[in-house]
Amino acid sequence: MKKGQKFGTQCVHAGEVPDPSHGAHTTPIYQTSTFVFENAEQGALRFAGKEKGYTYTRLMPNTPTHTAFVEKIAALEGGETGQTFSSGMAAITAVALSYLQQGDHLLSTDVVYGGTYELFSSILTKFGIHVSFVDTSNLETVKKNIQRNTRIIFLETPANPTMMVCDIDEIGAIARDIGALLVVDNTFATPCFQRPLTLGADAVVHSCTKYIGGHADLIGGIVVGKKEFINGMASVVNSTGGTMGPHEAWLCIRGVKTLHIRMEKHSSNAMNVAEFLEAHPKIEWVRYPGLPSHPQHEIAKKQMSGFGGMISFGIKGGTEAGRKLMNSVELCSLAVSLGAVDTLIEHPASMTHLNVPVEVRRKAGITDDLVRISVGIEEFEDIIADLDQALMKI
Ligand code: LCS
Repeated sequence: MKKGQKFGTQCVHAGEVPDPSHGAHTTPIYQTSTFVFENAEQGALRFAGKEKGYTYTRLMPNTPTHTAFVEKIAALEGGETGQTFSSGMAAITAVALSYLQQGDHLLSTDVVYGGTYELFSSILTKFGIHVSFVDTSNLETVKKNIQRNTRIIFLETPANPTMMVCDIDEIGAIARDIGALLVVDNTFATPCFQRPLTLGADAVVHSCTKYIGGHADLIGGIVVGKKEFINGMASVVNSTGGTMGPHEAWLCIRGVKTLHIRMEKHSSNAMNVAEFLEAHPKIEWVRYPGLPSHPQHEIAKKQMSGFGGMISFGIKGGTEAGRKLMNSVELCSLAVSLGAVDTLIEHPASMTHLNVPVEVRRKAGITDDLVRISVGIEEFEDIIADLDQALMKI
């Protein structure tokens, strides 16, 4: 990868070289579970980490297909290397198991994906890890909730599903002050619009299921950061086995080649949809980081170069009206997940965030009337027309 190349060029080229065995232009899918050694000595050296190379697909560095994908995302995020996983949740789990132990404290954004909430609140706590969910959009609140054993600060920004934004740079400084690691879930913004490693984060996690893959056809995850951070996960990665499959790694490579084009379209469409919703008489409120009405619009402008494709909103008439809207859309798909080329609409309180206790949800702003839309890359006039006809039915 040549230094100084622009983001879109890196999306297409980073991490990839023509296949050294036959010159294949695209990275081949190494659909193999194991690798043949030239001799027993070489096998021993590879297992001892004294010779670079592949051994077995569950073990880091997995396969050349994984390596190409990892190098691509590492280049885009400004990291040194990375590790892929079978899902975003497997990625977050591996970070937690690698860097937390009994007695440690994890400070997390209070608005996180429901699966992340469950992992932190119900699973890590079983192993004697202390967890606080705090409003990380408020720096004073972050500082107040630091404990002497805080080992990781975990941010999701923009947060799923309230679109709350927090200041990565400022929280990075707090983390450094206390010797804690800052881990940022960058799934919503993608490196196209936000690069947490350049703002002081130690690691970035993604659900590749979303914008990285981009086409709603795979489940995957990745962690990127410094070599030291990623190598520090080897024991957990190798022994828990949540590795991404080679085919998914290839689909991700293919997805990322158009990330810059897709993200621009997601973002400009979302701005149009957000403005339409904000002006609509049947809409009570809209949260989109690109709108001046967003409570952290200034932070978003400072740390993001675009605002992405996710919007949350509430309809006058609350939950019932929202349900009617979701049952009336025709172009938009009523489905969870996000970051697909097509527009998806869902109800977090009864779907993606159902497992978050209702009082926690309400306190964090995941209200019962909240409808979440992942704006696709169709033409925005058609998305708006669909929402308009559905709103007319309420
Ligand atoms: N991080 C964020 C911000 C997410 O939105 C999700 C999944 C994950 C991590 C976990 O990734 P996965 O294991 O699914 O690859 N979010 C989902 C959502 O909002 N609807 O369905 C899944």
